[in-house]
Formats: sequence, C-alpha cells, structure tokens
Amino acid sequence: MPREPMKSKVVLLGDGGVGKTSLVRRFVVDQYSDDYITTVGTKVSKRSLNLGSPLAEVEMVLQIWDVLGQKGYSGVQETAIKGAQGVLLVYDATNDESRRALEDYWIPAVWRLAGRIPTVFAGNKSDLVPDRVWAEEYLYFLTQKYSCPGILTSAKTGDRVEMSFKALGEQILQAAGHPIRRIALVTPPQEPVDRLIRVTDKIMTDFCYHMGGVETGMPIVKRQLGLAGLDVRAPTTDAIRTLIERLAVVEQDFKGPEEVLSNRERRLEWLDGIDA
Ligand code: G3D
Ligand code: MG
Repeated sequence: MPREPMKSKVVLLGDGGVGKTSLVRRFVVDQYSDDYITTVGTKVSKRSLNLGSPLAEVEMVLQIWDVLGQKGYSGVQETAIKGAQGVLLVYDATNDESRRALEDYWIPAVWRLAGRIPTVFAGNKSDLVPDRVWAEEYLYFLTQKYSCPGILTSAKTGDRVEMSFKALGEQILQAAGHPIRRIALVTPPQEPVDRLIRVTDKIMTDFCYHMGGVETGMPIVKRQLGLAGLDVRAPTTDAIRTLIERLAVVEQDFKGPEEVLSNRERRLEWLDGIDA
C-alpha cells in the first residue's frame, strides 16, 4: 500500500534580487521570466519529490515559502521562518554583499527562530559567473563551515535547480526524527530600517495573525497593497493610511465591529508614531 507522502515546509531566504522567486518558479512550473516582480509578502507553492533509494522511495511534498527579502520586513520574514523544516539559503554568486548577508543576517535569523534546521546553500545566477572555480571555492567554504550542501544554480538556464531542492529534501529526510538543535543566539545589529517599512511590516503581520495565518491573510494583504498603490520598497504615509482603511473594510466581513475598530486604531497609532 502506498504510504502517505511526507510533508515539509521549506523557506527560501536571501536578499532581494538574488533569484528566490525565479528558483521557485523554475522548480515548480519549469519556467523563467526576466521580469523582476518584487515579491510582496509571502507566496506559498507546492511540489512533490521522490527521494530516498529506488528500494525505499519516499514521496515528499514540499510546501515552499517564498518571502520578500527586503530588509525591514522582519515580521513577515519571521512568520515564514517559524515552523520551517528546511531552508534554502540563496545568494547571488556574482554579488559578494548578498553572500555576506547570509552569514550576517539570514543564518542568525534562522537559528534564532527555527534552530539548526536542515539547510542547503544555493549560489544562484551561475550562468553569469565569470570564474566558476572561485565561485565553487567560496561555496565549498560555506558548506564546510556550516556542514551542509551547497550548489551553484541558475534559475535562468535551470541548471541544478532541481538538484538543490532535492538536496534539501534529502537533508530533511535524514534529519527526520532527530531533534532540532536550538541555539540561543543574538542577531548582530542591523542597519536602521525606514520607519514606514517597519510600520508596513507590522500591519501586514498583524492582519495575517488576525486572519488566522499567512495563507489566508497574505493574498488579501497583497491585493489591498496593490489597490492602495503601496510600493513595499518605499511605502508612503498616504498609501499606508489607505491600506489601513481598506483592511478595515475587508475585516468587516470576518470580524465584529469592535475588533475591526480596535485593529484599525492600533494600526493608525503605529503609523502616527505613537507606538512603532
Ligand atoms: P528575488 O525573489 O530573490 O528577489 P528574483 O529575485 O527571482 O525576482 O530575481 C531577481 C532578478 O534576477 C530578475 O532579473 C531575475 O530574472 C534575475 N535572475 C534570477 N535568477 C537568475 C539566474 O539564475 N540567472 C540570471 N542571469 N538572472 C537571474 P531582473 O533583471 O528583472 O532584475
Ligand atoms: Mg522574490
């Protein structure tokens, strides 16, 4: 009798522009597009994989969380990281800063919120790398330092994309049943973040929380962000105010008038700097 597939939540993390959304697209629908569409909030997709050996095959359904990498959206990012069983840490192999950001920001965030979960490094945009030997060497350093696999990928050509998700699935399979090592860790100080980005992040996270989770809440947030004309990279006070009003209207269909009112008030206070 076929066994139930194993389900795993995995998250892709890394700075904005490194190719996370392109990797998910390539892996899930085998397509690539040159348009850069900033990921708003979080998008959840699914694909199943066959892992293990031919004699002991295991089907794993990966629930893949693609989250916006923009600095300052820590609430949205933390929600995605919590409860993840594996992480694909993505950097742009032609951009040193994006690679350093993994060690300075993303790895500490994962360890703090989810512990030492199975991890795979993806050095993406390998099609643009002028010196493959050097790129491999750096990746090797990361894999040795953190004891996890690392793969040079190209979402554009499709090279090794499948392999990197499979490696992550295998890591999760191997770790299944082992307790996750929790580490008390302090995140290094980060650059100050634009206050309006912090407020937008807080509102997005708060709305999803009150809607019972990201999967229900985030599609609504995305739509309302669009209608409010709010650019997640540079939100304005006016756009945030419009967003707050729009979310209150949506909430009327789900919540009692008092909760709608208090949610709206709280968010306006964040915007007006009373508690942000
Ligand atoms: P993100 O989700 O991490 O923010 P995206 O990144 O997937 O949106 O990709 C950001 C940009 O990098 C996009 O191009 C995308 O086409 C490009 N890109 C992603 N993966 C690769 C790759 O493997 N090779 C190359 N050459 N480009 C890639 P633009 O030009 O629109 O910014
Ligand atoms: Mg993206």
